[in-house]
Amino acid sequence: METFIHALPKVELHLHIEGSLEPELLFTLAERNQIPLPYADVESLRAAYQFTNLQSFLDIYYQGANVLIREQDFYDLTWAYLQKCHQQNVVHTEIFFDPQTHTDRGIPFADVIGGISRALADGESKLGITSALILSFLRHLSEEAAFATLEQALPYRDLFVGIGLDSSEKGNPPEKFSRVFARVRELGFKVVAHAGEEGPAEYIWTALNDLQVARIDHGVRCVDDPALVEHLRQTRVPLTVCPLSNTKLCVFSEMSEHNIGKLLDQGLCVTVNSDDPAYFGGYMEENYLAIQSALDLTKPQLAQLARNGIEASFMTEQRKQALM
Ligand code: ES4
Ligand code: ZN
Repeated sequence: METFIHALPKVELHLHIEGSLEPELLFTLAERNQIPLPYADVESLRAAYQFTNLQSFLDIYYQGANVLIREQDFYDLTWAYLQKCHQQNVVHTEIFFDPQTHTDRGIPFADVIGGISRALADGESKLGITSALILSFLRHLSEEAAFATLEQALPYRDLFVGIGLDSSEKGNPPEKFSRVFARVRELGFKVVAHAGEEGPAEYIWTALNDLQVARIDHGVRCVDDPALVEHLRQTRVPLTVCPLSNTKLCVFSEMSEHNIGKLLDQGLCVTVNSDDPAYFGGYMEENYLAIQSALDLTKPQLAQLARNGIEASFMTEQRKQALM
């Protein structure tokens, strides 16, 4: 199974680049930038990665991002992730970044997107990994702040293909951002949104209807609404599911309770992704392996999950065909 999973050409569609910051690089950057850390060493930092829900994770994730200061830091972060992709036969990746996490600390937008994009260009030329960048608005902040972030991003519009919505879900429904996403669509960007991770199935409906998303990030709570499951089956609007994330954040109590296998068998376009691999204990292969063993997935099921990732991506039809 390990060999089979390794050999599958994998596409990642749900990865927060800030969530790929491994404790070792975090310490290196803290030292380089003279940022004091409330942890003595890598081991005690890793030991703090015990989460009870989404917010308990986000608090530590935003704290970790404070060591990212220079353009080179964003390059190093992204390059380390791309090397993991290379080791795991991930051939294409669509990456989220959270500009507000950095610009609100006084880091220039240009340095954030510049460092990430420079690494992605090297990923393609040196490792043959294609990629796309998705800017994500923080939903716990205001609509006004999202509009301001969009304005700041427009001079760099050629460097990203889409805009998403992440951070604390409950109490921050997609429709809080209806107007800014109407503008985002007018500008020609792809739209995605986290919905139905911790929040209700209703948030998946409003992401679809009010934001007109091309994909739902997570979406696993769709099972609470049979009409929604049927809609997702018929339209094949993809769900970018993140199994290790869901168990680490207690969305499912254990992997054997995860619904990705059932949703796959019902004909939904579910995909496998790593979300925040440095915090949740694994990259793409670890996610595939975890669901395979817990849910006893077969090779045809695993191959279908990988094909769904290709189908759900923003690659050209020509490239999709070449990978299928
Ligand atoms: C996230 Cl797992 C998750 N959910 C929502 N927002 C996020 N940002 C980074 N990881
Ligand atoms: Zn996510």
